[in-house]
Amino acid sequence: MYGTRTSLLALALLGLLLASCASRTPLAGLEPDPKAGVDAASGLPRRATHRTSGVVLRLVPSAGTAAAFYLAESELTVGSWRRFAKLSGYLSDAERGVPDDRFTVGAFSAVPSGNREWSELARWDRIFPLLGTEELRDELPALYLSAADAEAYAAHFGLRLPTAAEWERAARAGSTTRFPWGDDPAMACRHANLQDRAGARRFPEFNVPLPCDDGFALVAPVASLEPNAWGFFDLIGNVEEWCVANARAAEPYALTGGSWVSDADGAAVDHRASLSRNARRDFIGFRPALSIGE
Ligand SMILES: [Ca+2]
Repeated sequence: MYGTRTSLLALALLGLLLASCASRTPLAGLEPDPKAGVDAASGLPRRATHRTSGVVLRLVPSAGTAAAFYLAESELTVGSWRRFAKLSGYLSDAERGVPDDRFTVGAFSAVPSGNREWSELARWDRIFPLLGTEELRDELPALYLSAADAEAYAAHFGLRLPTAAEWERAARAGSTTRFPWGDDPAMACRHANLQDRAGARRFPEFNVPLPCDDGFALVAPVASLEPNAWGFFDLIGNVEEWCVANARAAEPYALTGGSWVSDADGAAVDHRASLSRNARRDFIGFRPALSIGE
């Protein structure tokens, strides 16, 4: 009798232990994409959907002392942010009026010249209010979100922001050139929505366009152009992405990858910009990351 009770207790404890391990292992929250296969070195799925957020992640393999991690395949979309806002009731800095320099409600947004001014109307669900009627689509990258907003999204789902070094590893996908596709800026338009001829046709201020046409004068729906060698879309171009800066940087967040307003210099894979954590613009977004097995 005593023995049976001990075994039952041991079984119950084992069950509890297994359950707590499963809930602490990030991989338990992933739905692998069987078509993408597994990484030969680690046995980890190359591509998976993060169940609670719905974000599709891709594996960034380990390199030297840098650990493998998952990074969103695309920039976070309007549809994903809408889902988060509904679930959590979270209001972005633009909606709540958290100060960005001397401004409160709203964000900096493009005017017809191609320059930008503060608009009290600008927020993630009201894009380009100073350009008239631009259609809000769920597939567009979410705009006007601050680094603080991006952190709130990530924390809600047990995700995090990538460091700028991690972002660059994913963007390079093994390449060592100025851009992930090589050194020629004219090749950008197959891979990256930048300040190109399409932008210059619409905005007179875009006076140094890349010598090619990516088809988008403003932001593009995510994954409209070709992915890099590891399957990531828009790491260069479309929107700059909030990353955690290295410890020596003046600001805690770095902006990477250039955007629909960037020239060739801004699109270089090692280019970094910085703004304060509550800044919001119509050319800045983010993509979340997930650590493995901590
Ligand atoms: Ca463009």
